[in-house]
Amino acid sequence: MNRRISTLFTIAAVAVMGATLFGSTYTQTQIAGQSLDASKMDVDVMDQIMQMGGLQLVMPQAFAETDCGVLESSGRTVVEFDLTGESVELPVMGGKTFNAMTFSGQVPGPTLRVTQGDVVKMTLTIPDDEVTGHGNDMHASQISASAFESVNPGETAQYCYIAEAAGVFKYHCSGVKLIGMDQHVLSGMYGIAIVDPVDGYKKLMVEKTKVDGSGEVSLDRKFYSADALEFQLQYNQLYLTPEGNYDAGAMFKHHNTATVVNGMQFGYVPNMAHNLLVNGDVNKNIFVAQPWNGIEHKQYQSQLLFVENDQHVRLFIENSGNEPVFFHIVGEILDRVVQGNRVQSAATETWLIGGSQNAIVDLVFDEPGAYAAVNHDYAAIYTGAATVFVAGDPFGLNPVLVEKGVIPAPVASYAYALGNPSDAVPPMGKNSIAHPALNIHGLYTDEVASEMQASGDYVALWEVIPVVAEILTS
Ligand SMILES: [Cu+2]
Repeated sequence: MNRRISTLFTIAAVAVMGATLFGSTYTQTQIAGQSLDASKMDVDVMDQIMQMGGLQLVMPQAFAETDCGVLESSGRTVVEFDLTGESVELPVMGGKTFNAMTFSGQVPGPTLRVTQGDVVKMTLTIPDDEVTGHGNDMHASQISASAFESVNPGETAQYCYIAEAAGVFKYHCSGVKLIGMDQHVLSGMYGIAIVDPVDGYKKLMVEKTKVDGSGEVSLDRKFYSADALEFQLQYNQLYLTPEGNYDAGAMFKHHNTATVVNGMQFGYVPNMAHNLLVNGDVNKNIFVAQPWNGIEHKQYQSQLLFVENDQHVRLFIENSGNEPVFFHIVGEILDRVVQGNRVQSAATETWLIGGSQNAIVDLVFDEPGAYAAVNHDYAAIYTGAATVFVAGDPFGLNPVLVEKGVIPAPVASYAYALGNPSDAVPPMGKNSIAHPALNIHGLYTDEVASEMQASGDYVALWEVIPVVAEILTS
């Protein structure tokens, strides 16, 4: 490379790395996670760093000035959204841990759910003992993250905004004045805000056909109420060194270590309880990949997503990652795809969701069965983006469960016996059907899982499964 370009690269790299090293309060561990070995990097990567250094200088200050006092007395509903920024160690598949950064001790962060037109009052608190400052950029707010800057350890900051547009919106840490934003987001500091349309969701039309007595085939559209059983699926990647630190070099090359859904690889696949129910043996797997199978994983033990047949199901999907998601459900057609309360597609096989993009997918599972929702990129499927829905009673378990006294009467989905995983279920909204039960599942710290258990609102399956197993095998 010529000398002038070489000098530019050096300046850009020093600017970025210098600010990272000295402009914040990272510990040595944090720095190790972020730093790059420039001698091993190719020109393309350096070029990207240079562009990133320039990005900060030209970032538009699109700051819609908001006064919490004025907005709080505007007559609108005010919804408070309190978050903390915490760096913690969390597990990854294979028995290791990684240095995660979280909103409120969980990955993804808590889901905010409001109605279009509500005022959101977001408060970010950084504990005294936290190793770095953090920021927050809520895409629903139309406020630039650079205006919010960052919150230092021991400090609290807030902003208010009107959720003017309906839809699903990512929120994420904006780093320390934007520096290290990639590290913070890809280490776990992301979540969603669901803004329900002020006039509610629309009923769902599903295309069917019928044939009359003379053999004539015609349309037979089926309509479902706007009320739906809802799930949230947030896609991302992890870029990690073998020691579990963030690997910026791998990120620049798009060489991810793992593909995650709601923070975990293969978080929604069968576990030992399902093995027992279907195969009569906790050790006889019913699915090829059951990495979080054992009961010792507690809140991390994989769980399935249970739905009823002929039920309107609504999925809030966000791609918080760096790589595209080709959203597909094996054995199903996506009956409707919505973004921003506008229908984008109907009766489609796969929907492309780019980085920081979302989709609301409405569908009905017609037949009993196990359906895998995947990112239809084979590399993503094999590294974690396979999520199993079970519709109805495909394994004919109702008679067994009733006979053994696990359930009093046949049920329309196994959620009535085992519940649905808490991290896949958003807060209730305008047109939500309540889940029969929720179990504690997610990339939560032990403190978060303990609080959920103490609340009495969630089932701790690691305590229930041995009891059920005892009943079923006696
Ligand atoms: Cu952060």
